[in-house]
Amino acid sequence: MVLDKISSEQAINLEDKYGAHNYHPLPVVLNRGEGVYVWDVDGKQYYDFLSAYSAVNQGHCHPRIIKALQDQASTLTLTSRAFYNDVLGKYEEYVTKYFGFDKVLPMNTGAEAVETAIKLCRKYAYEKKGIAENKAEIIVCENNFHGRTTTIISFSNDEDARKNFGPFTAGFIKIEYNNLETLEKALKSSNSIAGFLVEPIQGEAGVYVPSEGYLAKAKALCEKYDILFIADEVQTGVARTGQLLAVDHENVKPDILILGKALSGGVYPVSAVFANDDIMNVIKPGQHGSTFGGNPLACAVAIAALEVVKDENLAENSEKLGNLFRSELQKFIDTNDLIKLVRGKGLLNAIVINDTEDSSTAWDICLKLRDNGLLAKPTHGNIIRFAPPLVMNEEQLLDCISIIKKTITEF
Ligand code: IF1
Repeated sequence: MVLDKISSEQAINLEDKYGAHNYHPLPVVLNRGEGVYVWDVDGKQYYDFLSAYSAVNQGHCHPRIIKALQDQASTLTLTSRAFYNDVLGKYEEYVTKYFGFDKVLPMNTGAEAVETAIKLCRKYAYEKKGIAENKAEIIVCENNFHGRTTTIISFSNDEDARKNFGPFTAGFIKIEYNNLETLEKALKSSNSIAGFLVEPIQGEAGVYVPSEGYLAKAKALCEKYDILFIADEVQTGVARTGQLLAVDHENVKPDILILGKALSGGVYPVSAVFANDDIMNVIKPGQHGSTFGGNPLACAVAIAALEVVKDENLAENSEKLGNLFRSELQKFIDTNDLIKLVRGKGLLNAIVINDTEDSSTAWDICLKLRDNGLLAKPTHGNIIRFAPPLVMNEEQLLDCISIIKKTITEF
């Protein structure tokens, strides 16, 4: 039978032989998850310190989210948007009130939501601000990560993500992240600027947290020059950084907000773009859409996932445990030469390893962490990202901290 039990080695070999080689996973084959834990095919238990890149903020297989999935799955899964369904409107009301916007445009993956935001921003620029046709420009940041479509990689500066995928989409201006002077210069440089697209914390760049006040001042500059502030909170949103949204740390309200990943607790691909009426109403029937976007299964799952975030106080827990994590690791780093620093917000953190960017130290440490029962993944330049599910408790976190300390000490 196709789904009979197989060994780790068999699973890895199958992926190698029959799957495209677009990933290089850590060698561990998982077959079960519950809360903050995952288990491999041999039954070994691990703490998950990646949370599927912050999609599983609510913990693996959260019973409330799974129940919503099962109930809706046996009732109605997909109608397409050719017809109404009786869940979408309820979801739209719930989610817009939850995040404080007039309207939502539902999509599936993060990249699709970013694409949607780009299209919305451009259309608004042409139709409401009178920017000349095909001239709109969007400011983006160096070392961004917004997804993998052709347009999105057009403004990436990751060579692996870009090389030999051209020709690219025009209309993007890249500036240094966390630099308000370059932002203002770019805003002044042309009267065709439509928006500024930014991650409140740069994830793929190694959990790079901007200076305090950067986002608020960037938003103020966008207001001054009358351009749209677009926050990509696909990774940072939904309580990951200790607030519901990372922009909440600076009381910033984006003109366009992009969410994905944990919007569904990692149970189903659900993404969304939020804006108020004056912006969202530029999109009319036939101008944008998706077969699966806003399907009843997605909506039911997302409502449950967001209820869990509120009812289980995940933002507060993330804030509290994040502070504990960084202060404990900082004490350790002060006595250890292998780790340069720890940084992050809430439970989105990273350690920077004291080695050259091209060395394999971060990877090798992740292999040892795996052996010691904790799964994490290196990111660019010898950095290890630590992002456990937000349902973790203090005792579990302290256990994890001691695994990390022990692993690094023995390395
Ligand atoms: C992969 C990183 C995380 C994102 C932001 C949009 C998207 C993402 C801010 C697109 C996706 C993921 C995708 C994953 C690796 C990854 C990632 F390492 F690249 F930075 F999460 F940490 N905006 N991020 O972070 O969302 O289309 O994937 O649903 O393997 O590419 P998607």
